[in-house]
Amino acid sequence: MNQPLFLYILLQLSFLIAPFNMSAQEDYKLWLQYKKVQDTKIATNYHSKINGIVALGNSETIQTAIKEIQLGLSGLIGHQITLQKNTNTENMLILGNQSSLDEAVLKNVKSEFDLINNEGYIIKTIQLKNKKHILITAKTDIGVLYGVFNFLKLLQTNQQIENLAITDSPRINIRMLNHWDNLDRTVERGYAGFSLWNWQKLPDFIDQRYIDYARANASIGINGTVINNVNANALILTPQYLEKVEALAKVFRPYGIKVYLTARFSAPIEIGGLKTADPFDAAVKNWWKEKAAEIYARIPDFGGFLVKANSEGQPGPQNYGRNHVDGANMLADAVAPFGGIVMWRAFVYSEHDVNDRAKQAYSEFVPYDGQFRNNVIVQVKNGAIDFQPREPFHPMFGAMPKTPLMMEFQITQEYLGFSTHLVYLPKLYQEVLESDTYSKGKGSTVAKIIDGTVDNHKISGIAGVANIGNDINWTGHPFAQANWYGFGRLAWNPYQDSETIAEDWLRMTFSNDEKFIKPVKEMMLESREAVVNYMTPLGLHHIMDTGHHYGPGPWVSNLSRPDWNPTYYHKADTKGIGFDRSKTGSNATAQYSPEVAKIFDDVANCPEKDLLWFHHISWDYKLKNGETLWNSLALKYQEGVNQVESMNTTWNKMEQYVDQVRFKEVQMLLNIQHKEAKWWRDACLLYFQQYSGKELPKSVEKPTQTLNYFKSLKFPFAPGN
Ligand code: GCV
Repeated sequence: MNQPLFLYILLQLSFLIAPFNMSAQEDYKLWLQYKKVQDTKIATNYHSKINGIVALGNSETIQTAIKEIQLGLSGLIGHQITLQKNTNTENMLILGNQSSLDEAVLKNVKSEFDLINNEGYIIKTIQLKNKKHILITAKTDIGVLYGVFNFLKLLQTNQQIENLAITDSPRINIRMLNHWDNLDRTVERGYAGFSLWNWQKLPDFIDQRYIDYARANASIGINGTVINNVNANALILTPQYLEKVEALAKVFRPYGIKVYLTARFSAPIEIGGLKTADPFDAAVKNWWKEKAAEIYARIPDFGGFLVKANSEGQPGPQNYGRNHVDGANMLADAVAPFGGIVMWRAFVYSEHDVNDRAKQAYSEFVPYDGQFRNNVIVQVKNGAIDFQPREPFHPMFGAMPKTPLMMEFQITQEYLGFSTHLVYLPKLYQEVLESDTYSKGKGSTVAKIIDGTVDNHKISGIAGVANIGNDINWTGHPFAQANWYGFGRLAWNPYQDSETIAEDWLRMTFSNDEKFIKPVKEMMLESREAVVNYMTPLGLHHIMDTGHHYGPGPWVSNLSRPDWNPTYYHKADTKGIGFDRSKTGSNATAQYSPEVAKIFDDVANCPEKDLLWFHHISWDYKLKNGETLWNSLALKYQEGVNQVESMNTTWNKMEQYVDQVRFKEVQMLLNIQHKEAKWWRDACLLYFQQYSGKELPKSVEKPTQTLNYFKSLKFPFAPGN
């Protein structure tokens, strides 16, 4: 090739590649973009208010805080802000924990320290010798780091920084991600590539991703991570793997993130050479004690174990005629000397009781209230079935006052369109957190149960099943980053409004332009109701296709266990549709407080969004809109499709505010979502129509394919399965 031609091609290629790389980097940076503040007035003001940084202390966490503030400020303001030795010059940003502050500084924030807990922070404008400064302080170094991220958020979202007086603390102690990551790097229900953890290269190779993962988590206050799948492999507890876990724990430590592991109950047999894993066996107890000591010798701040036992084929104490308390307490005793905890999952369902799967966790656990050790916390999914687009809150919340219960949300979208569909989940989380259990009278919301305030518990926790993988943008869908972000924000404070969180995320991730924020925020807020409408309106649930749970499969009825089949959940017949969980049916409603049970039990009062969850309703039953159930169902499916259509319309107008790569990605994904919303509508309506025997209302588009066509679709290699 002649040289000019070669150079020409190279030039063309670099144009193609450069924007890709730049944007790919933007995708990778999550909500920590730290892009230069666009509004010059605001930018100048920030610059004038921050002349330098005075950092007190030299722990790894403080070093991390300094690095982050310098990185953030240089991006946002466009200048390197240097470290200074003292506060002689005005407008210093002072960072340091309470004990590092001298009396002159301290007296400015004395009362604020009473308002925060150990992980809380203070951001305050103070005066020292008539000079103004901004102080970021806390009782601990990790509080200072949280303060730094929150100060940067003020700038990222273009807020004013005059006369600051902010105090904030997390309301929940354990705020964690659960990774369902396998040791072969596949991720159960993971739709964003493979696992982040490169076991083969650990412990010696530390991927920059581990550090950026920790930064992102710390920026939203996440302080724990369970790095392996609850369907556990005992090998993680062998020295070969513990050495690798230790390396990760070391990376996460300065960011305030503790590592936890899942414990396979049969590990004493599989890797310990014992004949049994019976929790009453002395050798078994001793094996776990020694294992705990071995782990803590490597990782002194190890958080503890998460356990899935006697559920979906996982081993557990019931294999030995023991119960959940026996199993959990044995492990709790092993980690107690080191300050560890055991998170025992309540996601269980017996293979024999098929009366109503929704009742099983409550029936199995509530009788044990008060019997668990005080370092055991029972981890409960938000609803009684399994991470559906909409479920009423789990009846266990409020039903075990003597046992701390932690929330398990799913961030990965197993039943909500994987990483293909745009669904803003904090809306779902908020709905659950605000639900009133009435366990101690009106106002005993799920949020107050899990933060420990209703029953006065010392430990409290919340877990989100992570949607993170090694995709360049971490979460597959650019907007799925908002679900990771929003989970963290709600874990910190479960009383926040998901709308505020969406707005902050948009500003930090994309743009502060109001013309972008307003419509896109509305699109996000509507997206959750859209997915409910086009998948499972009016309380329908678990009608996804077998195994992979992607796409509709309401016809599936051939699986060996009744409660694996969608037909078990919708119970459509010529008379009507829905699962009767009222007094006349499985009586699952009785698991709620009487005030709640009364509402759910009564067809006329039951919220229509939950109607078919609790009642089997005739096709001709009139809903509040005056339409029959059949018409209303069809209209809801259509509404879902329309909503996705308008999400598309909104996004298509946003090209000027977003980089090309992310704009196109979201555009393509929304197009798929639109196609698939129609698929859901058509497949479900054609299927249910066989039973209702009724025409579709006029405003519902006619299906373009047959039911047999939809039934024939197969996805043998769907991810995450
Ligand atoms: C990790 C559902 C999912 C499983 C998951 C299980 C659980 O059944 O489909 O993949 O297993 O929940 O939460 O344990």
